[in-house]
Amino acid sequence: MQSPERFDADVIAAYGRHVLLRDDAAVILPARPFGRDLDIVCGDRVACQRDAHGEVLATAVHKRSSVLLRSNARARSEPIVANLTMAAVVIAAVPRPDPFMIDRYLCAAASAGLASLLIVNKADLPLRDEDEAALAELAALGWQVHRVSALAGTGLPTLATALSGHTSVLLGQSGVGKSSLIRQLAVDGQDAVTGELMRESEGRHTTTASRLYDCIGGGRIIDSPGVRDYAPSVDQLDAASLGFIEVDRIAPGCRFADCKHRQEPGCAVTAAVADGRMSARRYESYRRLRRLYEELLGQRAPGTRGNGNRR
Ligand SMILES: Nc1nc2c(ncn2[C@@H]2O[C@H](COP(=O)(O)OP(=O)(O)O)[C@@H](O)[C@H]2O)c(=O)[nH]1
Ligand SMILES: [Mg+2]
Ligand SMILES: [Zn+2]
Repeated sequence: MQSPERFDADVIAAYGRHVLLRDDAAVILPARPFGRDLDIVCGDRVACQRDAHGEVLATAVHKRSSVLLRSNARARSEPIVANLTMAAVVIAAVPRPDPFMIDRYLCAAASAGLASLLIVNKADLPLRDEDEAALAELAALGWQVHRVSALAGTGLPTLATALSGHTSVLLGQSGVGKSSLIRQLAVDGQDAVTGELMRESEGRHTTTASRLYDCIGGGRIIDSPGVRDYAPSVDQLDAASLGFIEVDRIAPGCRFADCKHRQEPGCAVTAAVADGRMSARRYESYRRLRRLYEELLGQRAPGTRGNGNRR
């Protein structure tokens, strides 16, 4: 009997029991995961085989260099995308930015060991002053802010350079223009679904999956569907700082090693907020994420574990 053809491929999209692969000759192949337990996400590298009927089965997921996780409704960790090196958080004047959400994405990225940058799309529309102030704080903490317009084409060459050499995921609310950016930034992004089509499909509750593309400046870029209420994984978030880089920096000065930076005596973080070395807005964001983190931990039935560390 002829042995099945075996090869490795990249997962460019995963929709439940269907995945789209790209082999090393850049051929795109629909495939199915082999076995129930195989949790395949966009960006994964998988081992495959072609069965006697010519159908491609993904039989194993190769070890991930990184994974971005989220907490699902049962507070368990779920992978969203794998093998990425950067998170690009996209905002725009409309829909109105939620600075708490921006911080959550940035914290999740930091905790997953990813670089991150900010993209302000729709540069043709002005941001409100408070959003500009939040951006200025993030820029002061070291984040690159790219102001672009997917429609007008402004700012895109510089952004493409910043993305080159990375596998980046675009994160942000539905409607900020992620898919429109992909259409401009990806060599093969013409089929990225934007605007009305996307809303229509959401209305019909079809799952829109993440999709990996090649970037015009080199590197790869992943379009992700807008997540309305992204909750980082409690298994992945740094338990002490929750991924807030300035908390990480300041916390060694706290009296207690396990300080949660709320009302603890001798807390260096609350002291930094009081004298303006840490932004009050970022600290409020920290408190909200701390609350969410503890809620998520509390939702787990005693004795059970999240599955984020399974691999
Ligand atoms: N004014 C303006 N509108 C934009 C720009 N980029 C995208 N849009 C519009 O924003 C809407 C949502 O875009 P889409 O790419 O689907 O957003 P996504 O949900 O983040 O993928 C569409 O109607 C786009 O035409 C831009 O640079 N300026
Ligand atoms: Mg989209
Ligand atoms: Zn503290």
